[in-house]
Amino acid sequence: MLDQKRLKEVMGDLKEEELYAILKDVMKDGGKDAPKAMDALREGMDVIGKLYESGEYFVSDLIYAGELMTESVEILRDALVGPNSTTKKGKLLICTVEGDLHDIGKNIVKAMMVAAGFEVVDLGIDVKPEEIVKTAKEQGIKIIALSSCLTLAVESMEKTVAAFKENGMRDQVKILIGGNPVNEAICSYIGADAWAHSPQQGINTCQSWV
Ligand code: B12
Repeated sequence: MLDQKRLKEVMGDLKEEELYAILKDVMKDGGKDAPKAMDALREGMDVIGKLYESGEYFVSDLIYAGELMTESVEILRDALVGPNSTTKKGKLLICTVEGDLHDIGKNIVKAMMVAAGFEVVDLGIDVKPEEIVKTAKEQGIKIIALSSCLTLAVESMEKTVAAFKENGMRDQVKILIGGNPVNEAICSYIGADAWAHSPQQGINTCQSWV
């Protein structure tokens, strides 16, 4: 039985060995607790973020936390994304917007979108609006999923929406924004079509668009 509180503490304290041991136990147990483990890991990341803000942790700790989280997602991956859907649902582009280097959340969303049957073009991190527009145009992609962790990167999302307008393509694409800083107000302010915090909610929205 997964102890979520302990897992959150272990992540927050950056205890690598115990962390992986707990996650491997989750998988040995059939992986049914993987979503709960993810919740605990994200709460642990929040603890790390707060310790960074208060000056107790440094950027090196954020980097280490990023590595631990990436490996954790790898361990839980099969249980998180489920079996790949055989029916193809459509094509979408995903990336972390310009100025933002965080990609763990984006990679989780991508893995879940692929499992849900989408063909996903991943442009990576720190992606300029022009590159997003160019790729969408060249590959005829109609769904754009933008990720960010930094409040500052919301401006890049706004610029990306504007770039589609400037290129006369705004009515040809649907734009979904995700990541901690986004909400309903930001979505309507920057003129995106939808927003989501949870990958599953994002998938549901994309499925409603195809
Ligand atoms: C790990 C980490 C890093 C690592 C990232 C490694 C990597 N490969 O991604 C590194 C070391 C690079 C880093 C750097 C920095 N970081 Co940092 N980082 C974090 C930390 C601790 C965890 C982020 C994370 O991976 N969370 C776990 C994932 C799974 O969650 P997630 O990203 O939210 O994604 C989920 C959802 O949001 C959603 N989602 C995400 N994207 C999308 C997209 C769509 C379409 C949908 C539907 C859903 C969706 O689904 C995901 C799965 O559930 C956070 C603290 C936190 N609480 O998040 C700080 C944090 C994000 N970082 C912060 C800061 C300040 C920085 C730096 C500026 C530090 C510095 N002085 O250099 C730099 C910025 C570099 C840059 N230009 O981007 C701040 C941001 C503050 C703000 N509001 O702007 C935070 C909040 C820490 C804090 N409290 O101060 N960081």
